[in-house]
Amino acid sequence: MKTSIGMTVTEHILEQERENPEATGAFTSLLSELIVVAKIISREVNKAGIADILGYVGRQNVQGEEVHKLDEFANRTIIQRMGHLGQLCTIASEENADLIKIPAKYPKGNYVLICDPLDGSSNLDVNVSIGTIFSIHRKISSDEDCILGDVLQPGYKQVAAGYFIYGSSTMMVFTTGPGHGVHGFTLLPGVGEFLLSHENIRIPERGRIFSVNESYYNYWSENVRRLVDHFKSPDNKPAYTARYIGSLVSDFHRNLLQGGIFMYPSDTKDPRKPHGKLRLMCEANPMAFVVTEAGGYASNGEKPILEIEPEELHQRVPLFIGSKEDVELAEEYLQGKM
Ligand code: P6P
Repeated sequence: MKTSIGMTVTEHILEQERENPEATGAFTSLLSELIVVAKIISREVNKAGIADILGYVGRQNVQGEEVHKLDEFANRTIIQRMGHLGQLCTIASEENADLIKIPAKYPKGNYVLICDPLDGSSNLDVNVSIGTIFSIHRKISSDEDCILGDVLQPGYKQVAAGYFIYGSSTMMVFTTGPGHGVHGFTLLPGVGEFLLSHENIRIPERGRIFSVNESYYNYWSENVRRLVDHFKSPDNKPAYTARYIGSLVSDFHRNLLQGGIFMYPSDTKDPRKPHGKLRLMCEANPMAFVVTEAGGYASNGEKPILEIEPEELHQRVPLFIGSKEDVELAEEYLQGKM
C-alpha cells in the first residue's frame, strides 16, 4: 500500500525557507496561517448549500457590490486569524474601504497582506468555483504602524502572490517570485493537507481559449472590438474557443493550466468604472505575479500590470492576462498597431 502522500505545501515552504539564509521563519509563519484560513473557508464554502450561509446580507461593500454571507465570513476569518499572527503591519481587503489596523494588543510584523477574501462569490449560490486571492508585500516605511505607502507598491515588488480555488477540489496556487516557479497544491480531504499536485506550472506560449464577457461588446472601444473579433475569426489556426465562467480565479486557473487569454477591458457601461471592474491591488497584481512566473504575461493594454505605480487602494485596471503571445497581440490591437 502506498504510504507516502507526497510533499505537503508546508514542506515546500520550509524547503524554500532553508534555501534563504536570511529567512527568519516569519514568512513561513504567515503563509502557514493563510493556509489554515483557506481550509476554514473551504469547509464553509463546501457546506454552503446545507448550512444557512447562502444568500446575501443585504448591504453593499465599498465596491458597490452585494455582500454575500460567505464574503463576510471569509473576510472576518482572514482579519481575525491573520491580524493576530504578529507578522503583518496591516491588511488591505477588497471588502474594506480603508486599511485594516492590527489591534494594539497584538504584535505587528514586517509584511502587508492584500486580499480578495472570496472572489466570484455571486456564483456561490449556483455552485460555481470561486476563490481567495492574496498578495504579500514587505513593509517599506520606517513607521511602526503601516502607512498607505507600504501597501501601494508596484506588483513586481510582491514577495508572494497566489490564490486558493474552491472547486471540484480545493487548490492553492502561488509563487514567491522570480526563479521560484509556480506550484499547485491540492487539499486531500480526510488528511487536511495541501499536497503538491502541479509542480512548476508553465502556461503555453499561445493558447486556444479567450475569456471575456461579450455582453459588453457595445460598450468597448473599436480596438477592443477588433481584438475580440480576431479571436473569433475562423482564420485562426488552430481556432480559438470561448470560455467564460464569470469567476476570475476559475477563468484564470483554467487558462494558466491549458493556455489562453482572460480579458476585462475598459468599458463605458458604468461611468463609475471607466477602467473596467477588476482591482489592481487585490486581483490584477497577484494574478500577474503568478502568470509572469509561469511564463505568461499580464497587461493593462499599454504596459505590464506589474509595473503600474498604484495611486489608490481600490483602483481598477483593464486586464489582459494569460499566454504571452495572446496578451502581446492584445497590446498591439489596443495600441492600434493591428
Ligand atoms: P462580469 C466576480 O464578481 C468578478 O469580480 C470576477 O471574479 C469575475 O472575473 C468578474 O467579476 C466577472 O464580471 O462583469 O463579467 O460579471
